Amino acid sequence: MDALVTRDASLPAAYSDALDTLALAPLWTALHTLLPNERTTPAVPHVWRWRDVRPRVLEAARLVPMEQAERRVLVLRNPGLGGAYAITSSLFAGLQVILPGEAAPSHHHTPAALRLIVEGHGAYTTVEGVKCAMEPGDLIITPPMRWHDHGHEGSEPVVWLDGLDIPLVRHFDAAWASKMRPAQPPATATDPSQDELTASGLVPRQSRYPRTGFPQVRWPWTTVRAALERLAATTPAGQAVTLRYVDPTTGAAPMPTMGAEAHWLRPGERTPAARRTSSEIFHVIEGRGRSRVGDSALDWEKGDTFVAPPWHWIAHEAHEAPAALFSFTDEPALRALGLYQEEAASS
Ligand code: 1HN
Repeated sequence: MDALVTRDASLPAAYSDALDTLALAPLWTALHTLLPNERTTPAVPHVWRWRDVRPRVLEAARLVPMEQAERRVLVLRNPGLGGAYAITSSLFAGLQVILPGEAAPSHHHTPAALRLIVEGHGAYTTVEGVKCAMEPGDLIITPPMRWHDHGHEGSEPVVWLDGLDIPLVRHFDAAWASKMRPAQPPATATDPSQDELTASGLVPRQSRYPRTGFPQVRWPWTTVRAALERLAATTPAGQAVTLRYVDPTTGAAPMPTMGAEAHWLRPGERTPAARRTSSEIFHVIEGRGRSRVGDSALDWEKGDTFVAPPWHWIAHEAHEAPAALFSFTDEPALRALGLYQEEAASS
């Protein structure tokens, strides 16, 4: 994106100097940069390949003790964003690793977070005392200001993708976190998705879990996968097979700023192209394929993460076998601010 021009070269230098001194600037030199005629973003489409990234994530686990890191995360930095800790202008993504027996201390903060488990078994996240098992493909949310810590009872490293709205929250100067405190033993043995929210369209009259305003904090991949497969069996060819993760008591997005979806791609089929004003980060849970994101063709396989900046045309196709993608977006934040728009390609 162009830098703002704050001096009008056609005016006397003394005039521009006087404006500077008074903390003033002309709008007319900057107006079309502030408000271009087309939507624009410095973020670029990009793939982080699991094959390349995985050894570096595991190396971090050897090199950096948990006591030092508190959160052992490698940050996915969008190459267009000048080194910012951001995958798009509004969203953050990172890959976090925890080793058997480790505990990442407890804290809470204003940014919202979600986690999609990439690899390994036996770790868990505690959200306000609720123990959420982390198995590959599971989604876990830690909504704003909810205490959370991570533990690991298994025997191999566990890696997950962290998605946060930190760049957005920082833009409001609203980012804040409590001091860390040692992880507490979970207050529950499981989370509500295992015994209270087991069938769609049914919610308990009264929950036994603490009332946090977020009745579901974990979506097991086994449940989501089975639902996708069933939906795929009855969806006409050429239509997208996509499920949204929602608060089952309201149908609203799981958190105020971030939404999430699961996509099933049938082999040999290209999903209908669409562009949206939201940012979208995709993670490959199963399969291999290719996505068009704006003018880029991104090839991907299991474990890869890729980013679609706002207002880029997006279409996916799976190779040979079905593929499953997870994605998270800032769509709820844009909707709340009256900024959400989408367009489907005319076929
Ligand atoms: C954070 O608190 C976690 O709680 C993960 O696991 C990633 C990235 C930036 C800031 C805080 C976590 C984070 C983070």
